[in-house]
Amino acid sequence: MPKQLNALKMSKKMAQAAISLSLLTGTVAAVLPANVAFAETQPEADTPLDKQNLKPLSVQSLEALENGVKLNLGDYQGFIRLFSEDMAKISVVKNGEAEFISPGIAKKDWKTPDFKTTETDQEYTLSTNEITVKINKSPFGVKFLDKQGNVINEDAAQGVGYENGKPYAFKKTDATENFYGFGEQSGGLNKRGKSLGMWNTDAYSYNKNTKYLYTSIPFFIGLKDKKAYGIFFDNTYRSYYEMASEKDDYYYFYANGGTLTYYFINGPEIGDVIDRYTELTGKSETPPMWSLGFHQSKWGYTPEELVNVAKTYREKKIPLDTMHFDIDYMDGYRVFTWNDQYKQALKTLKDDGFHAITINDPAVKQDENYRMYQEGSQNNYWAKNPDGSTFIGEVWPGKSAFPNFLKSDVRNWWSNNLGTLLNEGVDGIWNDMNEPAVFDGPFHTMPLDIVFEDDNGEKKTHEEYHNLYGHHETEATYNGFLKNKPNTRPFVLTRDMYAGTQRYAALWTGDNVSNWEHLQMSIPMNANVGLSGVPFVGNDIGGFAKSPGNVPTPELFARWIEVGAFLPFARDHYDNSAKSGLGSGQEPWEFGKEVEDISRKYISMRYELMPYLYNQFKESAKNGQPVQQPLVYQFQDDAKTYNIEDQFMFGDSMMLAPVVKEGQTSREVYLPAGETWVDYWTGEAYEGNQSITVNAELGTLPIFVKNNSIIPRQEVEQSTGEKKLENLILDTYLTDKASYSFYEDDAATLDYKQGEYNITDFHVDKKGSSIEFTQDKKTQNYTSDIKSYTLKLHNAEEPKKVQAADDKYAQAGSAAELTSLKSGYFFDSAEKVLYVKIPVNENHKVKIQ
Ligand code: MIG
Repeated sequence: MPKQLNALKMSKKMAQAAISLSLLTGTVAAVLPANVAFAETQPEADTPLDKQNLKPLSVQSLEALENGVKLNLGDYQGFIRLFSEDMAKISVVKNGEAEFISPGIAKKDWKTPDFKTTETDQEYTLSTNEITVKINKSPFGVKFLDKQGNVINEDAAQGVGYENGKPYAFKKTDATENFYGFGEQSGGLNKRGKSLGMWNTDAYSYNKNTKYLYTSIPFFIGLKDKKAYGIFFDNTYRSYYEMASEKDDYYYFYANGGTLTYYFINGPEIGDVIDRYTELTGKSETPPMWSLGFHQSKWGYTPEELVNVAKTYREKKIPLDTMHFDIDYMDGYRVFTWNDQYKQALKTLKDDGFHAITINDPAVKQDENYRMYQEGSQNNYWAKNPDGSTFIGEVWPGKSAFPNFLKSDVRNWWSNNLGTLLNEGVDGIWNDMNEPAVFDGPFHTMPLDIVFEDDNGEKKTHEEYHNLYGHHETEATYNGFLKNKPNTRPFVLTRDMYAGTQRYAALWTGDNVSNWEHLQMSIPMNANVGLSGVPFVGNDIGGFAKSPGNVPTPELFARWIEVGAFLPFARDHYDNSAKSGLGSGQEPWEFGKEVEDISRKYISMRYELMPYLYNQFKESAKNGQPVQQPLVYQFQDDAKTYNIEDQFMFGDSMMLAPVVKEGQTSREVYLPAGETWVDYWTGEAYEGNQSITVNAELGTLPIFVKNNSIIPRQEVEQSTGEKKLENLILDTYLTDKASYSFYEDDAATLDYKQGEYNITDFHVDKKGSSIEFTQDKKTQNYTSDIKSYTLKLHNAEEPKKVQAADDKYAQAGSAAELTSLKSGYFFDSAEKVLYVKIPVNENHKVKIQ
């Protein structure tokens, strides 16, 4: 019977199976009739808490601990531990059961802060300099207060505990509280009123209402009365978040199993919360600079296409660093093998100066003649059925076994095998399908009772381990770099994360769709991923999958590249088979000259901003801050930012207000309060706390720069490292004073961990009618190529003279002439821009009068 007819009669479960099957043959679009909603793969139905069956706990006795208190709660015991002045860990476990620490936790040893305790009949109190934790004895409940005595967060009447094995916590809220974070979620920015779930899911062609996506980060931020706190529910089971979705005055979270373990982190700044959260779960690493360049990918490139597409980027002078090799490069989808033609393409690309990333899947083909399968079987490396036999599931290679990444031996094996890719010249690894996706498994994954044994012989079920599978595979992948290329910075891209996976990898948001909804959704989605400790995030630019009738139109692609050029991770990637027959590819030149020019303009701009972007990533590595930030991140005092999801901060100083709606040629832009904003294109300055309407024809991305900021830039190059950075441009927007702490290292190796880096602080200060530039070389352990700075002052006036001590700087006749001078200045009166060229070893302050 033809599949088309069948599909109309299919049950949901059957439809999922059909999708799985059609995915195998790469014919999804073909088998589904246009009038059937494009099916997604979602897990089985949610398991709500039985609210009639909640049993409040009460404290029967307690015992002081060196860093907190232990509570006797009858059948349960509670531990409340202070890990820092502003962070407490709350655990409620069965009597005799150990407190839980997931592999998401990076830092286990905390220095106990100074704290005081008090006790009354009703309450036990722990107080640090920053927070007070009040423990109500009967019923048991906790309340967190800041040092001014404001209640920041408090258990609700329903309390905390276990319902039929499901750990839960209810919290009070009110209508003024908003919620952010939760890792990778569809829908909008502010999660107040939403029901969210976490279960890593291969959500092919998801949409804004899809509940389960690929990655689970059970961390969120509450923002109330302009003060932020964070809660990290460290539970790897499928978990649920009802964020005032039922009533305005409470929210709750719970999981299908595991323990009630959460960390409370006080802000009050959102940035403080993320900093502490990423101290707990690990900071992202400083990426190699090439990975911040532009990436091109397609599922279905032939070896010739890989080489030719890269060449075309060069011919068309559109900057590009990296080509991605999707699953076809392998020999019959056997991981860690090569098809020779692709190996040749790799060599050609590397010789031409490109970087290359290969995809990798967890499933190992069940093939007795295949080394990986032999080794894995001999060493007992596979996930098991409950009866002890190897679990076999269908994925790309056909019937496959799945590595048990819970075991360190398996992870080491995987790390070692990465040599087969890395030693051929591959620069980065792209981990796909690590939910793990299983085409013929129930709900597109393994059955819940599949068994994973750990190093101590303890067994965990798939139900418990599922959300960690990708985390451990990604850890092994990261370590594969350290083993095979010891002094090269790893680059791993993954589809699946748990809390903490940011220590190892960047995230892309899976199989999005070429439609406007996805372009719109990408902004709040990335913002929430960023607030969840993962700065390195991106979406397939242009959309991966085709939904019926939707391939990117030239307009959609142009708008997408306007946003895409500023994504932390910037890759154009698409599914060839779903789009075949539609006439064209999805490279920037496939949409006509106008779109090609727009692509060149914005991708070039990304490369000009590379010093700024790289420094933002350095900040993330230090304090966890996102690179792509929702406005609320920097402007939590301005309530008008709380729901803005079509604007974002690209780093500290640049606000982008892209057009994400079809047919629009102008848009309203909100300028947050407390700053003055300069239109990047016109130089016009606007006070914050207002909305303005700006022109945004196709090809114009509205950008506003925060006044009093310095943005380090360079000349455009066709790939990172094409040219030495000899002249650093300091784009400066000034009314009184601006400063920037500029970090530089070799951008490729791990030598920076040995201290080989430079930090130079720049200050540009208005003093009366003159402006002074100073530099402070704070750390100098890296041999930089920088020979000069070009201070580029916007909205400037023509100076009478520019001078450093006795040295009068020469006035150049043009910007071009200035480049040939050792020092000097040029005033562009039409643009009102002053250029001052300053030698890198200028020891005196440079005075502009
Ligand atoms: O079942 O490797 O999300 O980026 O191109 C599909 C083929 C498998 C899904 C990934 C997508 C990738 C594709 N993969």
